[in-house]
Amino acid sequence: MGNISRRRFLKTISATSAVAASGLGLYSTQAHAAAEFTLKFANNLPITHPMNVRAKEMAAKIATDSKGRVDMQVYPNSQLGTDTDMLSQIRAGAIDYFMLSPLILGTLVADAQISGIGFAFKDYNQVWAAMDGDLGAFVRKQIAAKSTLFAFDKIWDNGYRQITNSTRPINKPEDLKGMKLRVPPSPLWTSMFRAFDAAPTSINFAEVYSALQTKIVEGQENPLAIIATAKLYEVQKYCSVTNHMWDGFWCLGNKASFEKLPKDLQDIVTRNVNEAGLKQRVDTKALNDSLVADMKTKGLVFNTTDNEAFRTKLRSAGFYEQWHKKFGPEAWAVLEKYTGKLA
Ligand code: X2X
Repeated sequence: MGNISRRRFLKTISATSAVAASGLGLYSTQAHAAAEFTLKFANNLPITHPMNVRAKEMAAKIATDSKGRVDMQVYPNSQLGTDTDMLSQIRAGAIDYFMLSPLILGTLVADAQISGIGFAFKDYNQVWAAMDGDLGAFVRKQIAAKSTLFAFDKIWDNGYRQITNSTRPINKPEDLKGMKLRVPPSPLWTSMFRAFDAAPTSINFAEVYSALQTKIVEGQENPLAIIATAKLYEVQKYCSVTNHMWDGFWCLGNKASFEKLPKDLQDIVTRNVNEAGLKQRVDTKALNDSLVADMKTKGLVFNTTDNEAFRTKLRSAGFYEQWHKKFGPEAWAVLEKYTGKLA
């Protein structure tokens, strides 16, 4: 391309994009006109889950509190990729904030998984005491020390996890033998279901519905709020209430992106993320507690189980001993400070 035609070409292109941009309409121009910082907040959950309901409210509040200087854009439902993709993106700074299970974060910061030990927390009093106390502080310190990320103080809730599948009710640990189960990508998850003699496969949440539908796996495990909002009941028959693990979502931030914000905006973001997290905890627990009847009407067959039988199986498979060794005596002591002796 000669110089002149090249210049003309560039001129045409920029004229075209100016028209295209104004053609986007008044909405986006006005909404983003004043924003100095446009930030991406991403996660894997449906827009109807309490996490995203509260995230959208939080984004609106951040816009108001910052007088339009911060535009926090919520990308739900793995729109920006699977958890594995999103974790790479936030590490590189292509995503600013990302909600991630401590166990999946374990692929990057191994110690983060400690809150996911099977049957560790007896109830939510123990969960929040630990996660808002020394155990959470220990994990956040590891995250900041070992990655380009940091975690906000208040972890959000996912809930106690239950097992669904398309073949049989899980009444006792032996019923899991050989079952093809989807687990999230995380060493601890795989280890735990191997200890139950199941056949776990790591699959990102973005692919779970189709993996169940096409019967690549028989089952999966998740809190009821996810089984409901992601409509997993459409492709599953049995739901066994095992409460085998509590799970949450750290709100992770990219350090470099956060450090670009002036102090007053950092404070606005921090305050609103933590406030939204606390509200989301209340909503998520209420939803998890209310869904059994609703999902029975959708055809899911429920059964309850005896925790102690499952715990005994993990114990005899050496699960606690193995992870105690991996995390080390100090970290384990911090966990047991809240849970009592685990094995
Ligand atoms: O992947 C899952 O199962 C989910 C949605 O619960 C997590 O993000 C850990």
